Amino acid sequence: MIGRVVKGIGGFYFVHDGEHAVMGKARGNLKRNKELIYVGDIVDYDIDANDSDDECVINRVIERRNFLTRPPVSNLDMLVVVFSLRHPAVNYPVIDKLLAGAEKNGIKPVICVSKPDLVSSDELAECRGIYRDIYPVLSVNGNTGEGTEELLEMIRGRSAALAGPSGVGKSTITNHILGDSVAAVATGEISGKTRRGRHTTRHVEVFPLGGGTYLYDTPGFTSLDMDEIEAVRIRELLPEFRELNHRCRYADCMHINEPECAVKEALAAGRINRSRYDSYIMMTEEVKAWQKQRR
Ligand SMILES: Nc1nc2c(ncn2[C@@H]2O[C@H](COP(=O)(O)OP(=O)(O)O)[C@@H](O)[C@H]2O)c(=O)[nH]1
Ligand SMILES: [Mg+2]
Ligand SMILES: [Zn+2]
Repeated sequence: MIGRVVKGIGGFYFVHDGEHAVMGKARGNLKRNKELIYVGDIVDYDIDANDSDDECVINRVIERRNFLTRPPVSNLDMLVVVFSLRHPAVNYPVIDKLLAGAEKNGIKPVICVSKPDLVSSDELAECRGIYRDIYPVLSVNGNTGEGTEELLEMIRGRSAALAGPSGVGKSTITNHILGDSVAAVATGEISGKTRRGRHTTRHVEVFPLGGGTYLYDTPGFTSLDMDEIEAVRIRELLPEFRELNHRCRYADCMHINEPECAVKEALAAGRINRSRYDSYIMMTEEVKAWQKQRR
């Protein structure tokens, strides 16, 4: 049978077949080869009627389009990058690094501005303006749930995770998306209000929302794996740079001090946002520093 690993706890995995989850273990050969099973993996498994503890045994991982290691998850299509402008204040380089990390891993980013009630409509518009032409931009109010429908529409039919700094409202938004009933169906448990009075995330879990939509609930993703990237490749991780990268005088232009640089011209003309450019410079400097350290 084919199913999706939706949870893993201490060597046990929960495999979801589209309707419910069964618990089981990896077959011995997978363990011997130290092959990892990630939450999110599509796996081939058998129902194990003989063993009273395990309901299934996982034979092999059949699909892993991508994977992240902190926290370990696989097969993400979409990363919803959540941040508030105030309480906590936005740190754009942190946000842009998350976006670039998603790009690097082939995951489609979406911007979700939280706590719109704490800022003026001008401030909100200014922020949306930075990303408007680059990524889909949504706003969700965790207090009222306003904007949840739009977010659900955005992730429909995809495997999506919320990412972003702590305190921005990810758990609150997750609560709106899941509701008690969905959470209960997803885990195969009778939930009730007692099980989880308030949503907290201690481990990674995938919630199947039906219709091919999977919401990954994770404790983390404050940054994505950016190791092993060459500084000169970072420019490819900013979509608005892509058409300009090859119009500079030098083919490997880093868009810093080089003459006849299409990106710096676009920056001066206001076609590249200053905040995005500053984040780009920070990312290249960070990567260069890592590489110097390693040598
Ligand atoms: N004013 C305001 N507060 C919110 C909103 N969404 C969430 N919060 C509050 O922000 C705090 C942190 O939220 P939480 O969901 O735990 O953030 P997380 O760390 O990203 O999961 C909580 O006290 C929430 O009640 C919102 O839209 N507006
Ligand atoms: Mg949280
Ligand atoms: Zn350039």
